[in-house]
Amino acid sequence: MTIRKILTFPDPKLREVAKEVTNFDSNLKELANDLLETMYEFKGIGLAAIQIGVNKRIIVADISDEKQEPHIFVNPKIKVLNENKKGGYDEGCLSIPGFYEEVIRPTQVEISFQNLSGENEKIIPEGLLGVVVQHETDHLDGKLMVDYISSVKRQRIRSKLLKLKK
Ligand code: GNR
Ligand code: NI
Repeated sequence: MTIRKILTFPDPKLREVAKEVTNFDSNLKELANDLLETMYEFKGIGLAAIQIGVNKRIIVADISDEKQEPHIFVNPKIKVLNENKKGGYDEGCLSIPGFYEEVIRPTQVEISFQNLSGENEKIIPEGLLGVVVQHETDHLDGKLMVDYISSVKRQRIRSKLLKLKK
C-alpha cells in the first residue's frame, strides 16, 4: 500500500480519456488499495485513478465519515434515471485544491460497473454518493468540475494554481 501523489489542474494528464480495465489481477487490487489509501490520506470522499496518473477506468469512493465504507468501481457506466437538475452541490476536487464550485447534475443515476473480480454489478447510489460517482466518472473521461463553470472563473483558478506550483 502506497500513498500516491495527486496531479493538479491544469496538468494535461487529467484531460486524458482513461482506458478500460481488462486484467482483473493482483495489480488491479493493489491499485485499488493505493487509491483508497491516497483518498483517505488527503481526506477525499472519492478518487479516480487518472488523478494519480494511472490511465485506467477505476474509481473509489467513501462518503461515510465514521466507519469506512469503501466502494470500488471498475469500468463504471452512468445511466441517468432522473434528469431533474434542481439545486446544485458545492463540489471540491483533490486535483483543484482550495476551490469549491456549485455543479448542477442529474439527481438520480444508476452506476453499472465491475468489481475487482470482474463481475458485473449495478447500484443506484443515494444522495452524496450519487454526486461523487458522477464527479469520478467525469475524471475518467478527462472532464473536471471546473468545466461546469464559466471560462473566466476557470482561467482564474488555473492561474492561481499555476502560481502556487512555482
Ligand atoms: O473529496 C471530494 N469531495 C467532493 C465533494 C463534493 C463532490 C465531489 C467530491 S469528490 C472529491 C475528491 C475528488 O477530487 N475526487 O475526484
Ligand atoms: Ni475530483
